[in-house]
This record gives sequence, C-alpha cells and structure tokens, in this order.
Amino acid sequence: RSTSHGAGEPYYLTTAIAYPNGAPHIGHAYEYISADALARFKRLDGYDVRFLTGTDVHGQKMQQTAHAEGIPRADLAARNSDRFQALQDRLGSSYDRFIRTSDIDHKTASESIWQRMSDNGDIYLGTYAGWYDIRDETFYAEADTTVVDDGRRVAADTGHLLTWTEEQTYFFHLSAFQDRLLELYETHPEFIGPDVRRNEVVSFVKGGLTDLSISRTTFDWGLPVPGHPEHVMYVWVDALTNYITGVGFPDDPETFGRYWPADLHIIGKDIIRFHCVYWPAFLMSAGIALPKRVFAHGFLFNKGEKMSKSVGNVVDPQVLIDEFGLDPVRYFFLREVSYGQDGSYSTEAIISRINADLANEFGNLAQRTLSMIGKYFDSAVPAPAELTDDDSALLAKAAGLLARMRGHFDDQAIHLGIDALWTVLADTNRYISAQEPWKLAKTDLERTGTVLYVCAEVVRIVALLAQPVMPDSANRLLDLLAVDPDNRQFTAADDRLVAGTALPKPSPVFPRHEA
Ligand code: ME8
Repeated sequence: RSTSHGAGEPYYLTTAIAYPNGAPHIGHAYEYISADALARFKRLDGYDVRFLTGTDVHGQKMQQTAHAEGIPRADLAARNSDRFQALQDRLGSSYDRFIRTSDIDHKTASESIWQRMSDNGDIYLGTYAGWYDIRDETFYAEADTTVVDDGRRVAADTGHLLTWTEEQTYFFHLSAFQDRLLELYETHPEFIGPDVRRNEVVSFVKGGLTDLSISRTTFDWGLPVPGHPEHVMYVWVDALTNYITGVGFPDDPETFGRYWPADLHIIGKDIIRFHCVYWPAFLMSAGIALPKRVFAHGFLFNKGEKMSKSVGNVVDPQVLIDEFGLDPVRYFFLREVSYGQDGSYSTEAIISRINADLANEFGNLAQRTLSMIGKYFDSAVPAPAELTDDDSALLAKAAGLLARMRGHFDDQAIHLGIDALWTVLADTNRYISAQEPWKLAKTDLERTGTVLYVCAEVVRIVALLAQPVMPDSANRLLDLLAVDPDNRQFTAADDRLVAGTALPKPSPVFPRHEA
C-alpha cells in the first residue's frame, strides 16, 4: 500500500487576484477551475493544502470605472468582489480564503513589507515623468510606446492608450536586483513555468532594469505609504503582497511559517513580469523567502477571437454552466486547452467533448459495467476468478495511473494527466468489446464476473483520480461502486473492490448533450 504521498506536508497555492472593475469572464473562470483542480489534486494526495484567491480592489482602473458608473469606489469593489466570489462558489472552487485587498489585515501586511524595503535602503523619493497604462496599471518607457494617427500615444505591445504622468513618487531600486534575479532564474529554472515564459523573463531582465515608481500622489484610491499618507502605494505593490497577507504575514508567524514560501502562484501570461521580476525583487529586499514556482496559463479565446465587449462575444461563465453543467465545463477547459498555452472554446467543441469523452468513453463504460453487474450478479460486486494476461495488463495500467498523474500535475500539465486517464478508458472500452461479457453471460458466468470486475476496477480508479477535475461526477460514480465516502483519498487507489459488496441501482452520470 502506497503511503500518503503528501503525508500532511503544507502546500500553498494562489491565483491572481482579479480587478473587480466588471463581471468575471471565462478567462477568470478558467484560472479558478485550473487552480482548483491543482489544489484538489494535492489535497487528495495527502497534502495540507492552503488555497488563496480574491480581488485586487485598488488602483486607477478601479477609480476610473467607479467614476464612470457614478458610484463610490468601495461600493464598486464590494459589489463586484461579491460577483467574483459567487463565481468561485459556482465553480465548486475549494479556496480557503477569498481575500480582498480592502481587508484590514492586508493593510498591515502592505505597510510592513513597505517598511522593510524602506529600512533596507531600497526605496527613495524622486520625480516620475512618463507614460502610464491604466488598463494594465503599468508604466512604459518612451521607447516602448508609439504615436498613432490621431496623435495619441499608445503602448507598442498592447496598443492601450497611455496617460502622461508627472509627479513626486517613491521609487523602488529595482535596477539593483538585476544580478540577483538572473541568478535566481539560473539556479532555480523551476521558478518560472512554462519554459517559454522563463525565456521571456530572462531576456527582459538581461535587457536591464530601471527603478520602479511605487507610489502615487495624484490620486488616492490605494493604501497609504507608511509615514507619508499623501502617497498611496502603486497598486501592484499592494496587490502582490496579498500572497503573504493570506498566510498571516506579519502578525501570525505560526501560519506564515507553515505555508510560506508559496509552492505555486497560478497566473495568466500577461502578468508574468510583475510576478517573476517585481515580486521576487520586493521579497529579496524585504528579506522574505521567495515563492517556489510561478506558472502562467495561456489566454482563452472565443472561437479563436479575443473576447471583447465591443465584439459582443464575452460569454458569462455562469451561462455555460447552466447550459452544460459544472463538471462537463470543468472537464472541457482542463482537457481541451494544453495548460500553459492559449486555447479556444466554442459551443460545438464543448458538446463534442461531452458526447465523445464523457458520455461515450467514460459514461457508457460505467453504465454498461454496472448494469450488467445488476443484471447478472444481482447488483453485488462479482468475485474475480483467475486473471488472463489481458485482465492483468489492464489492471496494471490502471494501477500505474496515480504515479503518471502525479508527474503531470507536478508539472502543471493538467491536460496530460487527464489524457492518461482517458487512454486507460479507451483501452478498457476495447477490452470490453473484445471480451463481450453480454455474450459470455450465456455460457460462462464466472468469466463474465471476472471481466466485469476488471472493468469496475478501472472505473473505480479513474473516478478516484478524476475527482480533482470533476468532483461531483467522480463522487457519484464512486457512490455507485459503494466506495466508502470517508476513504476517497488517492491512497485508496491501492484498495480493491470487495466481491459481494451490494451496489445501488445505477443511473447515468454523464448523459449525452442533445443540441
Ligand atoms: O491582472 N484568458 O487582474 P485581471 C485567460 N489584478 N486568463 C485571463 C484572461 C483570458 N482571456 N483575461 C484575464 C490582474 N485573465 C491583476 C492581478 S495578482 C497579484 C494581480 C487572467 O482581472 C489574468 O491573466 O486583469 C490574471 O491572471 C487574472 O485573469 C486576473 O486578471
């Protein structure tokens, strides 16, 4: 029996905290589903998981939106943060805390990290004059901007409109961290995944770093700088700090000591620079340990097109769930999109996955197996007789799945982990077609029982390991196999179905989607 893999070890993972300046979209839902699958995987594998998510309520973008809607900034933040949290709940997310950067302990944490960076001599007062992108809350060097036809200046990479900003501000001495950052990427290649993002960051840092403006005086929707309340902190200083606030920095050293450094920050590819350059530099300055890994997922597109309000192709994740059900939606995104790469979704693609992968490959196999056990064995798990080579080979493949899944999930290759499950399901469907237990039942009930036992075992193991992806459906399948609800950790993969166990009347878990 394999011992519990995590053996109670702490495992701390986070998502980005979204700007609650509007309703959450599919891109947000995708990040939450994927991070939740990773969190659930580790929990089922015996780790003491702490999973943090939330909203990033400060900054100019929030201020602008509140102004446009004519409502107080705090009201906008509270209203939309509620919508993000409701989405997390609807997605079945197993987060431990939903942080909002308006939370009181976050103010303490942000002041504390600022003070440490300041005490260590990395913050100085100066004057900033340059371009600012409000949508991305980021500064631009003149060289990275262009002037468009109507004379307005935009960011060269995103095309976002830029605002000229000139004010007294505190700077963070980022340029002093270039060598230490390069050394970090060199000695800890696992710090950034996937590799393409690592290369991007390394060449950015090799290109030279300029000091970063980290406070603002021309607007006040943010956390005050300690000792200088006429300055508010640059929203990214405040935002990144959420990851340590969420585990008790600085007032709960016990929790902080247990969960920090984070094992994994899950983010989208557009914010890699903030997480892989600024964040480690802030932490180095403050004398706080660095997170072990930052993994950037790709962007989702609607039928290959960028989602945008003006194109009118922004799909509300709740609508997808209403139409297709939660688990099929979770499955679709995690299987369809190679984690770390961009992906596309469409109604057709979702329906095709539901019918081919879920209804046919998995649902049919389970339903056929269980209904034959009902019909020929009076709904009791049949006793396996002597195993043929084919039986043993299939059982061995199923038994090897947990190790394969661990490997893939530790690389955040979620899609490959799922693929491994479906490879064994495909083998099992071939096996059942070749064995033809429905014919065998007329001549050789003992052999029929063995074949159905083998199939039921595969369904049990795949259902057990599919829990992180489709928690509800997987557990319904485990119910149909009378698996003890208190023993569904991954260690249970080494158990076996017990002959004679009474099974409930089967009902289909993965119905076909009729358009
Ligand atoms: O960037 N596909 O917030 P945000 C996939 N507040 N992921 C997407 C996406 C898409 N189409 N659009 C956005 C912020 N995302 C900051 C984060 S963290 C300390 C502060 C992802 O609301 C995006 O990459 O713009 C990010 O990881 C998350 O959604 C929140 O984006």
